[in-house]
Amino acid sequence: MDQPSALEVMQGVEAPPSFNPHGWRRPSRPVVDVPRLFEELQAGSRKALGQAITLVESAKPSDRMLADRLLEMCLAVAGNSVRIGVTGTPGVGKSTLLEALGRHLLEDEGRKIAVLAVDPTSARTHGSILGDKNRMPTLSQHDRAFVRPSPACGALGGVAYQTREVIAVVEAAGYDTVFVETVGVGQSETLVHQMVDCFLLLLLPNSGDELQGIKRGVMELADVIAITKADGSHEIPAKVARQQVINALMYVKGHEPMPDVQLVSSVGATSGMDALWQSIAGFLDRQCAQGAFKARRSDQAVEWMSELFRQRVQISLTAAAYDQKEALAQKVRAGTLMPRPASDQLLQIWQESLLTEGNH
Ligand SMILES: Nc1nc2c(ncn2[C@@H]2O[C@H](COP(=O)(O)OP(=O)(O)O)[C@@H](O)[C@H]2O)c(=O)[nH]1
Ligand SMILES: [Mg+2]
Repeated sequence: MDQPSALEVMQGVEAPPSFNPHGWRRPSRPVVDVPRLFEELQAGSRKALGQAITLVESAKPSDRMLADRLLEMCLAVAGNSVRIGVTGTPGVGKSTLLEALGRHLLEDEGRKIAVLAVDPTSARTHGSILGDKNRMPTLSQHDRAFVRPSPACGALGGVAYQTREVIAVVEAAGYDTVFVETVGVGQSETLVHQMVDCFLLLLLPNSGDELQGIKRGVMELADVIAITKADGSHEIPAKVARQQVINALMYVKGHEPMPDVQLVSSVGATSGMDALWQSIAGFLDRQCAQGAFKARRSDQAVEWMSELFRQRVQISLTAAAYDQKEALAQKVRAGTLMPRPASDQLLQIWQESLLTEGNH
């Protein structure tokens, strides 16, 4: 047969000088020069931006110290942007809209745009990274745009926590418009709502009929709503859906200022981008005028602290009292111990472990 065997194919391929030129030990990564990294980040280096985000997302304790130093520097100059959350069911058109709206903002408004994703399913699907880059060809390549897929590991709370830090990093790098795209899974909408200035909810043209099924809480969180895919045969259903959504909002939001409900089409010639941006900008302007913009960010910062504290207590509790917790859980499961005294005991074990650890 003409087909060469694997052995023949190997012939002529030069063997590498050694299997591992560094021996068996993996070469240690060069220590990050944090002030220099920060300087390069501020100067607009994309390489530095990538490195900074990798550092911030790293789970290694030695990286954490460096990341904290970097974040301290970033936070001192961060905050000079608008942060917009974008949510909606998978397939509603979030990424496609961000490409279309992003193009509008890049070309007509001269803005610098970062798109970050919070996707609790991305660790399982692995697909969203490629998908998002394909859906956002302009933003993926433009020198004033930056697309960051969701961190692929960790619990949702952890992913959201990292995203807050990544927001600080991209802001330090001069991005003035930060979008956080999230799927409507679990608590992700609430978590993203806690890190943005404006929360945009996307609904499908047929969702008027299905509003009952949309989580009421999500409607309450929305600052601006857009009905997507208002083109072709969807155009009329989209208009109908818009009216149904406006009607439904009366019940959800009461007499508060109603969120604008816009119609958008993100494919082909696209439509509604300018009007949608006006709605977002209008909302933010009203927030600023009422002092609500700053208040919302301050509340979010305090909530962030509390959330971190909760996470850390949880981690130290699990580390200190893991065995006892399991033993107590068995008693609670068997009904021989009530949850409340069990939690008291757990608290006591934890406090004692804190004291002994403190003495080391
Ligand atoms: N006709 C039409 N299709 C759209 C529009 N926006 C998105 N799509 C399509 O809807 C599908 C899902 O879009 P995608 O942006 O990936 O949704 P995501 O999961 O919410 O990010 C893709 O096939 C898009 O081409 C639109 O405005 N009009
Ligand atoms: Mg998407």
